[in-house]
Amino acid sequence: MKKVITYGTFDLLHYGHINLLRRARQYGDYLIVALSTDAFNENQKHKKAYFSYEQRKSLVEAIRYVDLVIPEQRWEQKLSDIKHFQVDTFVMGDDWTGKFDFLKDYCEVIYLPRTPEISSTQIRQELKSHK
Ligand code: C2G
Repeated sequence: MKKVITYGTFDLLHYGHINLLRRARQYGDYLIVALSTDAFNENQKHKKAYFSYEQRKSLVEAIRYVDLVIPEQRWEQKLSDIKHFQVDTFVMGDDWTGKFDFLKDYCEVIYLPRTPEISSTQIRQELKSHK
């Protein structure tokens, strides 16, 4: 079984996230999503998700391309995740290009083009201005 893993917050789930997950899943036949916990978001990524970890987990688990959701609690857990789950391919959007090349000794590393013109930040901003 070829396993794929990807990481993210997936807040205000939108079609850009779905596009990424669909393409990531095509690199194998089992997709793991390491979902940023609320503590990781606030302490390490300095952003506060609108939906809680549990709410985001239930959303991501409902996506047909996703087979398993695990918590992302530390930047440094990727290598142990890849070894623990025997992952073949690591996939991220290309806003991360180059950042995870150190994983290339352990698995395939793929950066996929982001879906343009959609982001959770933009959704928030537009909702704010449409009072
Ligand atoms: N994404 C995308 N197109 C968009 C928005 C997001 O392809 N319009 C991708 C991102 O590139 C990422 C994934 O969807 O691969 C999840 O996006 P975020 O939740 O914003 O992920 P991020 O905050 O970058 O977290 O350790 C890695 C981090 O957890 C990545």
